[in-house]
Amino acid sequence: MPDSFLKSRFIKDLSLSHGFDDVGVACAREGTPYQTEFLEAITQKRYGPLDYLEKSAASRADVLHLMPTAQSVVTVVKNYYPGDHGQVAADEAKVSRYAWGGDYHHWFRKRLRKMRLEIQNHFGDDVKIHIFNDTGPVLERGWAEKAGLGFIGKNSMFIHRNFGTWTFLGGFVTDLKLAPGKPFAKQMCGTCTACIDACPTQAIISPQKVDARRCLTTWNVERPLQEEADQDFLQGHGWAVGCDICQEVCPWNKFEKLTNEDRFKSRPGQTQLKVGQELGDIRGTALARAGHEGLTRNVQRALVKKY
Ligand code: B12
Ligand code: SF4
Ligand code: SF4
Repeated sequence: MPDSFLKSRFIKDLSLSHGFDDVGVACAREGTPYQTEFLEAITQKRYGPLDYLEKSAASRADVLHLMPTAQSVVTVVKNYYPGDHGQVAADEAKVSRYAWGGDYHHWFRKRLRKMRLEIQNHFGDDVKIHIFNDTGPVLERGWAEKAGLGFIGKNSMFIHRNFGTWTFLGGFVTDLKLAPGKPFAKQMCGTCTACIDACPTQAIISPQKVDARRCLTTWNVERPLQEEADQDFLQGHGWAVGCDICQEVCPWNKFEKLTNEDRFKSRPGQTQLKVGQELGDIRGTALARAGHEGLTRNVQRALVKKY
C-alpha cells in the first residue's frame, strides 16, 4: 500500500478517535477550490462589513500563500444538530442551533492541537501543520467538498452525505503528502430551490452565492451594534442570533441525526430569547460573540412586527 494511503489512514483514525464525525483529504497542489468565485465575491464587496475576508483574501484564495510547501488539506467535520425549537412564544426570538450550547471554536482547537502533537510525534517534529477552524484564512466549505465529504448546496452550505447541513468544519493544512478523497461528481440539489425561496432577506442571490450584506447572521451575530443592523429588511424575522431558515427547508436534512457531543446540546434559556431576559454569564457560549448589548438589540429587532 502506498505511503500516502497509510499516512491518510493514520490521520483519519486519529480524527475519529478525537470525536470528529468525519474526515477527508484534498490535494493542496491542484489549486484552491472556488478561488474565482471567492475573488468575485471580494471584488463585488459582497462580504459587507466582514472586512477580514478581504484583508486575508490572498491566503483564502490560495492555500499555497498560507503554506508554500503544503501538500494536503485535511478537513474534519462535526455534527452539531441539537434538535428543534419546539414551541416559540410570541415574545420570544429564536437562536440558531449552532449557538445552543458551548462555543465550538474551543472544542475544535483543543482537539486539533492534540492531533498536531500526535502527528508530529509519529511522523517527525519537522512536519508542518497549520490548524484552521472558522477564523483561519481558509475556504473551509470548498476544501470539505474537494475532499469528497459532501457538496456545496445552493444555500452555500456544505452538505454532508450523512449529516446534511448541520456540521461545523475545521482541519489543517500540512506538508505531509496524503492520499486525497474523491469529490462528488456533481452538485446534488437538482431542481430544488427551497432555500433561495425561503430566505427572508433574499440573501441567496443565485445558487451558491450568499450576499453577506443581506444575511441576518452578519448583523445579529457579527455586527449587532452597527447602525446598518437597523435596516428595515432586517427587522421582524424572529431570529435573535443567526438564522437557520435556509437549512430548515433543505431536504438533505431529512437525514439529520442528533449530535453525540454534550457541548453542542441545548442549554436552558439558550434556544430562544425573551424581551428583557436575564442572560447571566454567557462566556464560553456562542452567544458571547453578539454580547449582552447586541443580544438585547437583536431580540428587539427580531420581534418588530411588520404590517
Ligand atoms: C464569513 C462567514 C460567514 C458570513 C458570510 C457567509 C458567506 N456565504 O459568505 C455570514 C456571517 C453571513 C455567515 C453566515 C453563516 N455561517 Co458562516 N462562515 C463564514 C466564514 C468565516 C468564511 C466564509 C467565506 O469565506 N465566505 C466567502 C464566500 C465567497 O465563500 P463561501 O461562503 O465559503 O462560499 C463558497 C461556495 O459557496 C463557493 N461559491 C461561492 N460562490 C459560488 C458561485 C458558484 C456558481 C459556485 C459553483 C460556487 C460558489 O465558493 C466559496 C468558497 O469556498 C466560514 C469559515 C471559513 N473559514 O470558511 C464560516 C462558515 C462558512 N459558516 C458556517 C455557518 C454554520 C454559518 C451559518 C449557518 C450560521 C447561522 N446558523 O446563522 C450561516 C449560514 C449562511 C449561509 N447560507 O451561508 C459554517 C458552515 C458549515 C457548513 N456545514 O457549511 C462555517 C464553515 C464555519 C465553520 N467552521 O463551521 N458566515
Ligand atoms: S442564514 Fe437566513 S438570512 Fe442568511 S442566507 Fe440563510 S436564510 Fe437567508
Ligand atoms: S434547500 Fe434545496 S436547493 Fe437549497 S441547498 Fe437544500 S437541496 Fe439544495
